[in-house]
Amino acid sequence: MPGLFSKLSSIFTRLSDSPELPASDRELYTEELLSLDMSYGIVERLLDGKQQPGVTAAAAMKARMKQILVSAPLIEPPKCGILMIGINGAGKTTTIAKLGKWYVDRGFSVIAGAGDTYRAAAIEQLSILAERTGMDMVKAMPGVDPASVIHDTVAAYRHRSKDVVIADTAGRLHTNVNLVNELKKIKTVMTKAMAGDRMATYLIMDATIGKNSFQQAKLFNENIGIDGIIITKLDGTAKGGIIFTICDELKIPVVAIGTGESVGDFLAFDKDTFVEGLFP
Ligand SMILES: Nc1nc2c(ncn2[C@@H]2O[C@H](COP(=O)(O)OP(=O)(O)OP(=O)(O)O)[C@@H](O)[C@H]2O)c(=O)[nH]1
Ligand SMILES: [Mg+2]
Repeated sequence: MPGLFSKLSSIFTRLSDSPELPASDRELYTEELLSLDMSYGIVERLLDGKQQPGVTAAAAMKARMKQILVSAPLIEPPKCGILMIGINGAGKTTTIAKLGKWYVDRGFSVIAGAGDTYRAAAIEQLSILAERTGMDMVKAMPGVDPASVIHDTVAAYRHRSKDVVIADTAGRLHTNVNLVNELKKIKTVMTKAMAGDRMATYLIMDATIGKNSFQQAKLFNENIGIDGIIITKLDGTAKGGIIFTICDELKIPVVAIGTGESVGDFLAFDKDTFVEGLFP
């Protein structure tokens, strides 16, 4: 468990042995949890839930946390594809490198597609990251239709017998109808090219932009369909509580978290492991 959850963890450490939460501490706990970006509704549910006789405050808290959190495993190779979507600067391209490394470290071969064809720098960024992490890559000249690049990437995934294909896309606002329609087209083309191989669409969400991101996620989900969320930049908040708020608000599983700028700063997210790690 990275140190960035230490604040969250230190709050729960104090609960361990007491049979229930002392009423006198309730206000303090409420304040502390709110300061970590948990919504008021969640804090209330965590502190006020009914407690079974013989269950310690810590055990009751763990159970309530696991009820709120929603997680799912990352899509499992071989023979699968991932489409990365999100607003500008959320961390899509960086996360492709992290995810690619995660799979490469587990013995799978990965190919990435430079579907952000708006900027030459985006293609260059992915090339450098692909080389660094041992991923293969397909790219085209800037300005080429992104759906055709992703189509060609999936074709290369098949010809070169890769285990995983990951498609990058340009950042876009969820409110820009033309750009959202372009994303729909990319997804349709990729789904067809995958020809029955499993595929997941992951939304990359920047933890530091807080509650603004909920509307964004809802609209992307309605228009494109999201199978999982990767929360980035958790190192930039010191407020791990945002994970609870995101899960509660969206009910879409969190599959991984980003905890820094390096390719290794990445954790697959499992709610049981996460909650157990918060307690001593
Ligand atoms: N601290 C921190 N920085 C991150 C993390 N993930 C990404 N970043 C940084 O966020 C910035 C944007 O990351 P990109 O991967 O380029 O974001 P993007 O979503 O691809 O951006 P566009 O392609 O412009 O839409 C970069 O400076 C990354 O280093 C993270 O988990 N922690
Ligand atoms: Mg990018």
